[in-house]
Amino acid sequence: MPLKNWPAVLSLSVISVLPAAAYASDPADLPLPPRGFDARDASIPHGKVDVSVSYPTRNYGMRKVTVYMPPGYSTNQKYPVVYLHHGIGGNEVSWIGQGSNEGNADNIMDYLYSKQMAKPMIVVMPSGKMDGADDFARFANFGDVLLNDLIPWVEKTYSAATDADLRAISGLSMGGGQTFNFGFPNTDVFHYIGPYSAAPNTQQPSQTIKDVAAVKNNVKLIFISCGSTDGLIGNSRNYHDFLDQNNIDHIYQIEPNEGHTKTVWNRSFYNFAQRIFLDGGATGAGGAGGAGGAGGAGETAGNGGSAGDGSGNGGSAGDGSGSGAGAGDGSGNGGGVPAGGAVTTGGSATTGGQVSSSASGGTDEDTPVTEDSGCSVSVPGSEPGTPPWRFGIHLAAIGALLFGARARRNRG
Ligand code: FER
Repeated sequence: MPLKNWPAVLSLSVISVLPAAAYASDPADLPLPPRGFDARDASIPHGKVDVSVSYPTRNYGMRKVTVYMPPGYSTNQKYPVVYLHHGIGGNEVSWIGQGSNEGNADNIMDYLYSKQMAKPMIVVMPSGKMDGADDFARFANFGDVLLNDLIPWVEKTYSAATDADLRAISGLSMGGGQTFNFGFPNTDVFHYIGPYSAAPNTQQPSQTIKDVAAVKNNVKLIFISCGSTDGLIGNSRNYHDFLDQNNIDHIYQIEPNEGHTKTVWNRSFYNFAQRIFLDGGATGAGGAGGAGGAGGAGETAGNGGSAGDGSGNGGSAGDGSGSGAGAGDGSGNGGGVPAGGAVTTGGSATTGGQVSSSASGGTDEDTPVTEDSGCSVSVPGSEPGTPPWRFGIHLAAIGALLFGARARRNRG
């Protein structure tokens, strides 16, 4: 996240600042998503999915792509677009839980909208493997197709924004490699870059990042994730180190005790999707509301701050007035992400580190609830509505002040 977004953070409070500084170069340690975040839920609105539609390419004939449109999709509005790539055995349906079944982007977007946690966006899931001598070539050859065939087709076929501020690239494994390889050399095209569990097709950072200043100036979010036990983690760590060495802000999220798994990919997309396109822009969508402040420490939870107003103003800080010696539950409530309204930069939000023994950490399906689901981070710039479990307590924020270097010990 470039420094240009920091004034908004600095304007909040000193508590807002330190966790942001702490995460810049350390594993982010994001909390687990709530149970069911990636499952089909009949009780919430669903986006519309165009499954396996064909588009023309100049060199490879007709190719397949799956396109998710958010609930309420309307041609009266231009939507940001995330291009989301599959792994080595995948195709255009892998991210909607079919075929090689590598992720559930459709369910995750439905979930995020049901909680007002993401900007309305189009998710484009292409078959990202063209013709070529081997898999490296097949996945590499998609770069030219993406830039010169698919993006133009998407932007004339769907109600898609055409501004790089409103374009993201992401993907898993071989698609994570593509995300690095196509994203960094094209920061005039993609302003959000989210590779998960990147595979050996990943080029060296010195190859893809020739212009450090361009990355700093253009890219609004770099989100790198990997399972801690994934044998491919070196590809991700390599970029993490390079970005650190060049003072390029990014989120480095390591999923504990996970290998090269769908669990990592679903969590990663959940985390990435709620952090992109928050600056508004030409979409006509409202700015993200600021998150409420953290609740206070103590046996009585402090009061959470107010929700952001949806026009770029963050919520107020919580009052932190819990009483008693025990740790409170940190129950500040996040602001909403209203549809419509003025387009401005969203308010800032910060979540303190989580130290409460009664933390209401959510979980996904295959992971038991743990009491210590990790500390949360501050994301400079605007923040979508945020569930209570993402808020630490004031005690924790003070802890972050005192022990900001904690995560550094876990580095690597
Ligand atoms: C390899 C290990 C993993 C490799 C590719 C992968 C081509 C890709 C995995 C995936 O996309 O899931 O050595 O070499």
